[in-house]
Amino acid sequence: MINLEDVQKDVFITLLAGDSEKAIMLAKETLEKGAGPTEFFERCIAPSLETIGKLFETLEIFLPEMVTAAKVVQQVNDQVITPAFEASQSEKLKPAGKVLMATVQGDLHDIGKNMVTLMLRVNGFEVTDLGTNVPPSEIMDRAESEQVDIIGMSSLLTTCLPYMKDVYEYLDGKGTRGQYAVIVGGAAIPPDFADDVGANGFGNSAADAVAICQRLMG
Ligand code: B1M
Repeated sequence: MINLEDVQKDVFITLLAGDSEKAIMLAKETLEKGAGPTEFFERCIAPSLETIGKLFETLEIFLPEMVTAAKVVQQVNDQVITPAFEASQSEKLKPAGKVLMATVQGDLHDIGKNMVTLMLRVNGFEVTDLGTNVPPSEIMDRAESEQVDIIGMSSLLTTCLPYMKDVYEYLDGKGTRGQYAVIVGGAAIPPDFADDVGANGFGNSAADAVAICQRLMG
């Protein structure tokens, strides 16, 4: 049985060193030894990035290291994790619902949002991903034109949370709040935020987001 705690330590070192070749190799080896792609992402990649964020906060590392680590994660996702998910989806699933995903205005973080999008897709959801730095008005317009069931918003910056609130206010203003379920996620979100704005769900992880969307559609 592979010890993911040990792998996580190695992943952390390779992300910090910006060693994409080693990170890709580690990811491949870990999956070959039986870990699932979600398990590898949630237990090795996500905690490593969290530690990198803490080191950044305490000024032990600086922006370039954080940028490099994020680029390595992107490569691991593109070359190992996404193909592993795609390979695991052998049969075409029944459409599970339509979801709009966006990282809100002012925020460029997309690693978590992309993982949520990927996992929703492999679970049969049709996802329109608007990317990062998306203004509330665009989220509203696209939800309407795409006739989605669920609006999903991600944010890692506390300064951007007001833009999530704006979406709820626009929905209320237009009288269309009842047409969509709205879920939020991302490291910036404090525990009470989802309840305060009347969200239908708060996802702590990509697996959580899938479970919430399935429950909402069920
Ligand atoms: Co930034 N950054 N960053 N950063 N960054 C954080 C978020 C920070 C916490 C670091 C720190 O200081 N400790 C801090 C925010 C502080 C705050 O607001 N409270 C911060 C800062 C300050 C900044 C800048 C302002 C730095 C600067 O320029 N001085 C700047 C802002 C740029 C901008 O957005 N305008 C900045 C820039 C960057 C990089 C570009 C270098 C890079 C992002 C690259 C990219 O995303 N393409 C980056 C990174 C990598 C981080 C950390 C280290 C890692 C983020 C990450 O990818 N985590 C981060 C530290 C941390 O998070 N503790 C930090 C892994 C990811 C899997 O987790 O996104 O939470 P997460 O997603 C999870 C769950 O939350 C959930 O599922 C995901 C999968 O498990 N989830 C959802 C997410 N969205 C969901 C939606 C759902 C449901 C579940 O439903 C809709």
